[in-house]
Amino acid sequence: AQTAPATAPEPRAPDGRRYLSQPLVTEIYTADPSAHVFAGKLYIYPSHDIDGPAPEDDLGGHFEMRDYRVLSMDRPGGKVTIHPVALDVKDVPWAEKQAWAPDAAFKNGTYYLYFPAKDRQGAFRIGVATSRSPVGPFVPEKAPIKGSFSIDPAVFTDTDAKSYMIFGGIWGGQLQRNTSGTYDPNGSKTDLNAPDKPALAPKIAMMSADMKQFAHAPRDVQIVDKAGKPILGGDTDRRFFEAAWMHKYQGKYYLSWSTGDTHYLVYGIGNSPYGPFTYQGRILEPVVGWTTHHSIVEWQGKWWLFYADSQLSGQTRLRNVKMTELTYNADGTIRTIDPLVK
Ligand code: FUB
Repeated sequence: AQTAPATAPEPRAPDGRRYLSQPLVTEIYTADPSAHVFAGKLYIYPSHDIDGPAPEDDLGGHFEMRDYRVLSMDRPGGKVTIHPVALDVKDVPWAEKQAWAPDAAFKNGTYYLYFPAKDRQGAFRIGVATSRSPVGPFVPEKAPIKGSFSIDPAVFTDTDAKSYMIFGGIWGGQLQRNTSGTYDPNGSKTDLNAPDKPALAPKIAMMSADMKQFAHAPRDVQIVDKAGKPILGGDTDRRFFEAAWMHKYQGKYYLSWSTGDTHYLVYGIGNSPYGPFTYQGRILEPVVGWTTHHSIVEWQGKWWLFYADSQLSGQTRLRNVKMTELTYNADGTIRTIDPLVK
């Protein structure tokens, strides 16, 4: 296992600016922070980054994560506890490698950990594991969720207690290799290669009553501009790439996502979890590092953005999670955050 340097990190970004916030933990590398409030306490379900041997490539082969560790906090700015291994990919019968960005949910006394990993055919599937504790250990189901594919599950539970999984990611996340309903190992490496066509959409499925399967086949979540036209594949500053998150604010649904190769976190607002979502703008300007992946939760009377950068290591594969306050304008739009300040 890798450990982050014990010495204090250099507080300046490569361009000389200061970091808006500091890593929540420095003992291990963490990314893709999915935060939830359970019984008043904050739990973060991150990826646990490690320094594997794979060279860096466009498909994320260098993200070789093998297990999950949960973080918890009692109050904003308080001590962050790193809990023991919650799930190891070696204990998941169907999975071989690359335990990427997870999420969690709670229902009727059980905590659910949702996670993508590659099966022995090299296809990403999404699995589920359960525990009576929010920090695990989690016991995995023997097979992935039926009909699941791609990466970055985010499970949103609505005020009526219905839960939905939003998921997907292009390039290494393989969404473009699943357009026919089955995984095509020879499909495009990146996207649809159709910049003038609607971009690939994130997927949504309601969860079954036992939270272990989809209640219906995954559907596309439409993302449109203010004129109601689909965001196109070539619109790389706005189109969906990966890392979807859903939250509800003042009765509206907010879908947020990463634009991947242009490095923004952006969002749209809709009237239903199924969309359509009208693009609104940026939540977060680019961080130091290639990926940004986030979550948004209300906790102790404020809204918080959780994200990650590569401050501690300077390397894409070794990231560290952070949190900062997120604020809204009176019209419900989100004020853009810059993770670097002068
Ligand atoms: O951490 C591995 C992958 O990188 C995640 O699944 C993506 O969202 C990106 O952060």
